[in-house]
Amino acid sequence: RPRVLSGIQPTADSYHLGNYLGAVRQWDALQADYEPFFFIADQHAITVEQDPKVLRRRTLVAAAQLLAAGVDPERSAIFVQSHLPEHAQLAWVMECLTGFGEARRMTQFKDKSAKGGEGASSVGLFAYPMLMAADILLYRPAYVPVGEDQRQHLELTRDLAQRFNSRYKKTFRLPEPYILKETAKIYDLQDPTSKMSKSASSPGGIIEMLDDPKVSAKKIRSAVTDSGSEIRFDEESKPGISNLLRIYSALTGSTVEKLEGEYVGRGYGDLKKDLAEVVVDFVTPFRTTTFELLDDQTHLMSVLEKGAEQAREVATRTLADVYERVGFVPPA
Ligand code: AQP
Repeated sequence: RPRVLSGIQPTADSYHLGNYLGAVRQWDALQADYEPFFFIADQHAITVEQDPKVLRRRTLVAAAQLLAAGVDPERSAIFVQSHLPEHAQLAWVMECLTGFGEARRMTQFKDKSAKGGEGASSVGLFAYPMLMAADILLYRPAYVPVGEDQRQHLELTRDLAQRFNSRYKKTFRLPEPYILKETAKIYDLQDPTSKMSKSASSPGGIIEMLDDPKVSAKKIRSAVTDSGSEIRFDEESKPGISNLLRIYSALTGSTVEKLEGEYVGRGYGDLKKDLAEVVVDFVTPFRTTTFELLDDQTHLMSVLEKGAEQAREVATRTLADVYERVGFVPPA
């Protein structure tokens, strides 16, 4: 079975609906036909300052949410990035292959460093895409399921893989992005032309999966809508309604066309009220399962330990190949 690999950062108390629909949901779906490796990217998290206690807690909350979302430890290797030193070791090799200008062109770095001023950004934030390339290439996956915002990083990963293969010897498989058009980008409820984001969205713009469902329902009911009154998918002139239809369709399996048909002659308020119920029905069991899993940390830790073992089997082999090819003398 071809491999898939993806990661998610433990940088919030809860995943948001964009993380879930854009990425984690695909992880669940891919388990049947692929050999999956999924990890909690705690090393990526510290590219910006983190409180150690909070980071530790969020790492376990992230793992519990993966399980609650249907990622199954019997079928997938679920692990914590820092448990595998091979990620940082291969990242160094990737950094040495990357041009400075090439790294500077990464839009996520540009956006994030612009916020705090480039002087306030860490070298780690700059090197983030090379660590991400290492995360991926270690496992030689066929596909990497991510949201649209990660496409550029994945292109860099492919360039680096190709560069390594031609400079040394064919070692890496060129991974393909696995991005589902319908949910590639979930937008902010208050600013539906920007992506829903933990760092950029206002509290009213983001649905936190572990939030009180009543709060989430209220956020949906207060979502910004567009001028006019017709419920129609049109990203250009109706970004707010289009985003709500996109979420509605993703959570119910109903197509956008079918939803448009059901809401002919009805108002924005009806759509928001119904979607609020759909969201409540979806997040309620998700929260309960996540909190139950967090009550048994011994089980969670054993899942992560088993996942790290499975990951290590693959990662150590790739790193040994890389070290041999770049000319490092193996220890006696
Ligand atoms: N709005 C979104 N729509 C679809 N997919 C999304 N992802 C994130 N936001 C959306 C996808 O979620 C996965 C986890 O990514 P991450 O842990 O690296 O978080 P992120 O991309 O940094 O998430 P945020 O909320 O956007 O954080 P900030 O604000 O810090 O940048 C990835 O596959 C991502 O594509």
